[in-house]
Amino acid sequence: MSQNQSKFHGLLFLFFFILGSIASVWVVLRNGWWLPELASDRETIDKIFVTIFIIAGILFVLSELALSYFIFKYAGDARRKAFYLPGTTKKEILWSILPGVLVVMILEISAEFLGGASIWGKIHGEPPKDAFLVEITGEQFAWSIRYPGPDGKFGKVDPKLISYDNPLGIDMSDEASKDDIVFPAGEGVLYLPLNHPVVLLIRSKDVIHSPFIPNFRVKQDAVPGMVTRTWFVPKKEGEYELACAELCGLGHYRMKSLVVVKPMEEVQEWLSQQTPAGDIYW
Ligand SMILES: [Cu+2]
Repeated sequence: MSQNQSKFHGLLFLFFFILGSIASVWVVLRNGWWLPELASDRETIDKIFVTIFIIAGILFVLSELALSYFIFKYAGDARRKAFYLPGTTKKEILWSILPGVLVVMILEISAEFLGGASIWGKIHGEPPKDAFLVEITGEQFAWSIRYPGPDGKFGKVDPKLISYDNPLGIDMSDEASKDDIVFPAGEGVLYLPLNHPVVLLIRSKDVIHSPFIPNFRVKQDAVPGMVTRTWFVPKKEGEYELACAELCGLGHYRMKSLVVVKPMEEVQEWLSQQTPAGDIYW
């Protein structure tokens, strides 16, 4: 390859990089591809997302420009003899440490200055005592939803009790089970109170699922054999979508439920109209 040809490749690379960047930005802006409207108290997650997005974007542009410059500057030259470049431990240590320092810096900025550490502590810490409780159980390919009823306690469940009439395996000999409000897979709505902490208890009947409510910035794996938990405060009245964020099988795409956020009185009113488990199961 001649030197001119090689230099031309450097310019071509630069041209397609600029063209590709403009085209991607245009497509994203034109289609409004951005995070859906925030409807919970998790604004910290957006702040961290945007900051990392900007830092990664700048680094991406700088490294692509450098790459194109090097292709141009060190274009092939027929008169130049190829030479052997031995590895140097010093340089290898340097270019391992530099990105390491950068990653730690980004981590530190997110954790300390943008509130990442405190929101992590909050999400994984104890939720407020008066929080609104809901349990969601994933199965291929729908969500079951259970509310604890007026006693505020969920009845015991046992996988051995799972049957056609009792899809969650609720132990009806447990007093706490009788007033539970249960929606079998795919039939429930996640009714949540506005401006009130909500605790989601998450289970799975088969494989790993992951309840994901994009508007709330809430995502937590559902792991068979254990109960996982997350909590947040819905901040905007409206209807949202609960999806599954873990590829769990062929029907994964249709694993969604409706989430409705209403003032607490309306949620209580709606709950009082539902049939308790004691009247359905035996
Ligand atoms: Cu799933």
